[in-house]
Amino acid sequence: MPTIRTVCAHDCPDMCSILAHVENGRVVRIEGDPDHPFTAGFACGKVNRDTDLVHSPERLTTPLRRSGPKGEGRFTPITWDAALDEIVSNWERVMAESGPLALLGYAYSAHQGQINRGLTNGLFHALGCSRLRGGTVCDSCADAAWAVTVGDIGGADPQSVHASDLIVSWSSDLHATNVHLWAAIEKRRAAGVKLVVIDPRRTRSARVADLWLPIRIGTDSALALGVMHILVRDGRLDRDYLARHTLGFDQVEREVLPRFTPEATAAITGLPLADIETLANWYGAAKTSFIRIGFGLSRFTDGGQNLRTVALLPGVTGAYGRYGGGALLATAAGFELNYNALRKPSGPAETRTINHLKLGQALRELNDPPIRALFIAANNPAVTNPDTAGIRGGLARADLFTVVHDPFMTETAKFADIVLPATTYLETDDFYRAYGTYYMQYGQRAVQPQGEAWSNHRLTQTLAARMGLTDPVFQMSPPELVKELFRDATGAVTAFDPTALLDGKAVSVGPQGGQVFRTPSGKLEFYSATLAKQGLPPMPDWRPDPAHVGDDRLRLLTTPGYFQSHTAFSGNAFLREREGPPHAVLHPADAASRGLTDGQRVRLSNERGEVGLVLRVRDEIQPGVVLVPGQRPDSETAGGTVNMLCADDYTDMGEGATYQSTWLEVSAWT
Ligand SMILES: Nc1nc2c(c(=O)[nH]1)N[C@H]1C(S)=C(S)[C@@H](COP(=O)(O)OP(=O)(O)OC[C@H]3O[C@@H](n4cnc5c(=O)[nH]c(N)nc54)[C@H](O)[C@@H]3O)O[C@H]1N2
Ligand SMILES: Nc1nc2c(c(=O)[nH]1)N[C@H]1C(S)=C(S)[C@@H](COP(=O)(O)OP(=O)(O)OC[C@H]3O[C@@H](n4cnc5c(=O)[nH]c(N)nc54)[C@H](O)[C@@H]3O)O[C@H]1N2
Ligand code: SF4
Ligand SMILES: [Mo]
Repeated sequence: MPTIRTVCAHDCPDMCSILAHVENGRVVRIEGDPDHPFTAGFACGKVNRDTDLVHSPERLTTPLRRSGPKGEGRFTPITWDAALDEIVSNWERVMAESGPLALLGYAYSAHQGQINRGLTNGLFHALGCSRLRGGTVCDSCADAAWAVTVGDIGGADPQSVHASDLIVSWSSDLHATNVHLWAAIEKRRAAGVKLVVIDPRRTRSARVADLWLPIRIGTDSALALGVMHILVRDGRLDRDYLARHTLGFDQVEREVLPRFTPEATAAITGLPLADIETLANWYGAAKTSFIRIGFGLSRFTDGGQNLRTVALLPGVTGAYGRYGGGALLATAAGFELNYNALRKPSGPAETRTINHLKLGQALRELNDPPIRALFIAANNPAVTNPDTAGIRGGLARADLFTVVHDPFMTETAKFADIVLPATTYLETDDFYRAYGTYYMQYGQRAVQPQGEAWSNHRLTQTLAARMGLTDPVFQMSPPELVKELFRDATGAVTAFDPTALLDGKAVSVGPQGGQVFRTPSGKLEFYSATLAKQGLPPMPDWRPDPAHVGDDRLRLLTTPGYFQSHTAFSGNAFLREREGPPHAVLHPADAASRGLTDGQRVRLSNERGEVGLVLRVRDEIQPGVVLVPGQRPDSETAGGTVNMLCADDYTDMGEGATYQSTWLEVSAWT
């Protein structure tokens, strides 16, 4: 029975090295690579079942042509040749009539490989099409806030927690989204190191933490400032570190911190005074405190300000200066590969850019030229984007020619003219770099493509040839493309020979010392002139969410599913069942005041739309919020999907998503 060492390509910070056991051309078992220090011999509960994803009876097996109205999901099988002919003739027609800007094409993050994601985007770059500004549905706000504060550079190495003396999980559901960091933290806890969880939800990690702070959504900046206030009050700052490595703390100390007394902080955050004091006390006593910052706290109007303020805290105690201390948002910036070789092989430097969040608006409203042809790979925006109804309205346009490439028939694919069967990562070769660890690794396919599925790599190169593109990358094999990624690369990755990496062993570029800052001043910026120039508050602060209409409706709390990741695993019947029916959670007091009981179907509604879910009544959240884990497709809910309730408004920084600036009501489903 052959065993293939490869890499998990799902959108997940851990980027595990995995061993796929293969029998008669089928993946029969997956295990975490015992030789990989961070994977440490186990895969998560989702990927342990990826045999059921690869060999799911729900996989698409052939190209399809639509035979019913858009959105209904009626299709007829066609050959690859017929599908490609139809795509190319439509693209050529649209480009001849309206120019290349009338075509929008992209691959998003469901395949984390640099080749299967990057090269597909390179195809549309080379064609000079409208470009997607991806990532705004996910991390663009958090990344922008980190960049103005710490710089365009990775955070602390998750493996450095072996040297941490306090661990704070701040808006990160470790058991769901970062389970290998959890394993490393457990080891540290066995040595007596304390864990604090700051999360509106009593997550699985919160249940077993030494301290859980059930913070109100979007008030983390106030908590961080309240902690700084106490550190100043108690003289527990590192003035020497502040003077040498940070900018503007004196002004924050004078003008901002006096307002964030423990009492004021408690009133804003909804946290008990004593717990705020305990956090400040533990944080002040620690030398190598490690904060894992998740994206959750950035998903509302002032998300950038909220995240940035938390990222400033380790500067106050000097934890940033010590290995094991500091903060980790992401590590991707630590790999300075030549991404452009694949993503921008040729094509104009500038074209029209479309923000991922505004896809619906772009399809409905853009002119000069309108978007007339759309290609989507590895993304299910009809479920995972906000303004879902608007997206579907755009996708339903009769004059729009849409192609969707996916292993499964998604809600988005139901609107396509042509649907193409995609491979899963276990059927592809690719090169990976993590966004939550400092490992990079080459992964080879474990099995041949199932049915008539094609990888993004193969589809991209075939389309490029048919469209007459001659850039060499559109003819290269995966090993050749890896070399391109390393040509003209800079920084830590240059220590490695790409040819040697093809053996599939993971290597780390993890920093060994304290945090380096890559801001304009070269310091941690408490005061940011960049933000001032953008008309944003240059110093950390807190204000009530301006999107709040001031009524007493419930606020949406959106969290990852434990056995789902957006919709990437919804083609796996076992995991659908394991996750349970799509549900919403209310605090017992909120359920009682609405006459609602556990297990009944409820309607979540606001001015934007409605969704039907099963109600769970639990005290894992505070009154005033409604928790909806994951984004489940309409085919699984009583009706609709949660993002129908969310607007496509931007965050303060990075033009990101504001899912949690959503207020709604819950009533019985009739
Ligand atoms: N199982 C699973 N794994 C996943 C995913 C998934 O959906 N499911 N998604 C993948 C992707 S694409 C990504 S980007 C990452 C995301 O990974 P993370 O960044 O860890 O996850 P988030 O979805 O941002 O939310 C994490 C936590 O933030 C909390 N939270 C929400 N609002 C606030 C707030 O205002 N303050 C505080 N302190 N906490 C808040 C939520 O309750 C939740 O527990 O995970 C990846 N891994
Ligand atoms: N309400 C709310 N909405 C959210 C979030 C939230 O916290 N709350 N989180 C947001 C975040 S962080 C993200 S990243 C987005 C994720 O949103 P999406 O990018 O839409 O993620 P998925 O639902 O996983 O859809 C990815 C699709 O890619 C397909 N796929 C998998 N592998 C391949 C491949 O190799 N090739 C091709 N062609 N297709 C493949 C899968 O079958 C799936 O249909 O959702 C965002 N939406
Ligand atoms: S923890 Fe993340 S990277 Fe590891 S197997 Fe699961 S989804 Fe893949
Ligand atoms: Mo994401």
